[in-house]
Amino acid sequence: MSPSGPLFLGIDSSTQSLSAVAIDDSLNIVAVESINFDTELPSFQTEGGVHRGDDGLTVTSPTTMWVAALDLLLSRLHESGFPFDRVCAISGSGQQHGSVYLRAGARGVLGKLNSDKPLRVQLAGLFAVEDSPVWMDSSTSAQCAAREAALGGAQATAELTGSRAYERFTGNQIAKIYQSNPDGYHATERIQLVSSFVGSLLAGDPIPIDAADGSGMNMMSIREKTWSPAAVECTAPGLRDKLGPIVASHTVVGAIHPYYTTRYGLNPACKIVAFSGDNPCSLAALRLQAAGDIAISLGTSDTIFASLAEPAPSASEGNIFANPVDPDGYMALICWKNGSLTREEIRDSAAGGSWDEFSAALDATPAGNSGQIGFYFKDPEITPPILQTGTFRFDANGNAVAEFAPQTDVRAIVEGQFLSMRLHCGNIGIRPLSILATGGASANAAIIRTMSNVFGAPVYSAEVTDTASLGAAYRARHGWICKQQGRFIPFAETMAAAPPFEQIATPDADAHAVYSAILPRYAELEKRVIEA
Ligand code: ADP
Ligand code: XUL
Repeated sequence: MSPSGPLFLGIDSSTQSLSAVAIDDSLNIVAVESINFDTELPSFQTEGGVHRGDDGLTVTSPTTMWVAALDLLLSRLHESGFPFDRVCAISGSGQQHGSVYLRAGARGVLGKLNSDKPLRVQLAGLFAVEDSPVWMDSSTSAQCAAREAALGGAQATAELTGSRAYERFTGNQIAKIYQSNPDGYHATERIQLVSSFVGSLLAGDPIPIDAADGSGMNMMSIREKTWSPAAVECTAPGLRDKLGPIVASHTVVGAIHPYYTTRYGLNPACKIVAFSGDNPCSLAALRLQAAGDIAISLGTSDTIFASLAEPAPSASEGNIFANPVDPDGYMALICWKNGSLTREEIRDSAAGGSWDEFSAALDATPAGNSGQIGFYFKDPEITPPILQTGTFRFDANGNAVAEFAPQTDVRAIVEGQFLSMRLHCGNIGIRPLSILATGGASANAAIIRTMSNVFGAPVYSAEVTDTASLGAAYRARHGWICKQQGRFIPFAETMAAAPPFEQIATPDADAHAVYSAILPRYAELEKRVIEA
């Protein structure tokens, strides 16, 4: 680490751990640290960071565990000699949708933190609800149905808030708390997201929710980036006053509380930049700032992150969030459950269990697979929502067939997955101009070539780890630069020193034309599969 110069800290409160990444002004990572909840805070008795209810649907985390983890994380960095006095700004990331319920008087307690005692001791009693519902909770189907009924249906809810009502989304969780624990609800002065809560601990004052993470609540108008009165009022009475304001994600929302300057040596001038959700922070880490930039992660599941200018929210495809680095922009998050594990199944049945053989089969078959199309649902699919599992194969005339030749099967699964991505991205307004590939299967050149040809876009490789905390550190620096200059500076300008991502595929125009011609047939067959 260089001996001087500003540093920026990103803190990620995820489901299983609290982590930090520090960067210098040249965007180099200079420190990383992480606290695992299960193993390093065993008194909270979590498994994977959570407690699961007997109903199989309720999932919560003890709010105080996050408080204890913050002291532990900072003391760990402090003991390692990390130069906290050089940190100019801190921002953070949190698992999306989780909520924290601060009791009346919380503001006074947070403002008077005493650096002689741990946070956990001083903040006992701060929470009107002790266990925070988190994103894994799926116990609010009744509240989701009520929300969609109140707002005019699933599509109307998506158009207003960016997503149809989802069980994990915070508004539906708040409605459940109001209904099942009215005393706790009425004792609450302020409701925060996991992200804004951790930022509030550092500022010693409840900081606002940012627009990107606020989009995961089913209560924010996705276009106005303000609370939607209708979506707030149908949740619980008296809620508006408990939510506080919404700010753009790059906003400086406070300064570090003296607790941290005395205890850990932070600089009193250190700014707190609004905290945001983990997916928005990952978008920042992957530097997807311009509309048309997308990232495709080929991991256990396949996920697409995209920056977009004009969203077309959909009740059946993905989520639209406010963009965390562009106050006028949006981002989309779409997930396919049938990703790598489903590709592995065809690798095993059609390519002798070898990725090399799988790649050779792809290379030996023509783009468009001579008109043959397959749908492979090893697991119930999220995009499009299909509960029925199974494999559905069609010949060039659209007739269902029981089998394909092994090489045809290999090409059909890969093309089918990317055609599905292109189709469903298009449905919510995503038109990729460049693709950043990440995840295990992005190492496969034949798969990446097919991706490039289906989308007609160049593909770049991104090997970025700890994307949520790194993105938070980038955002801390972005917010700090905007504050210093007294105006909004485009995120891309602040990232100019970052090394470019390496290009790994160039689209072939002829192959791309074949896929453009196939897409309507693919959409038609998908409809048939859903209706079957
Ligand atoms: P996650 O982070 O979601 O757990 P990863 O991004 O690490 O997953 O991806 C793991 C997957 O990568 C494995 O399930 C495997 O199918 C896939 N994978 C690894 N190498 C290859 C390859 N050469 N070709 C295709 N897929 C691969
Ligand atoms: C996104 C979601 C998860 C959480 C936890 O909608 O529920 O990705 O953010 O990572």
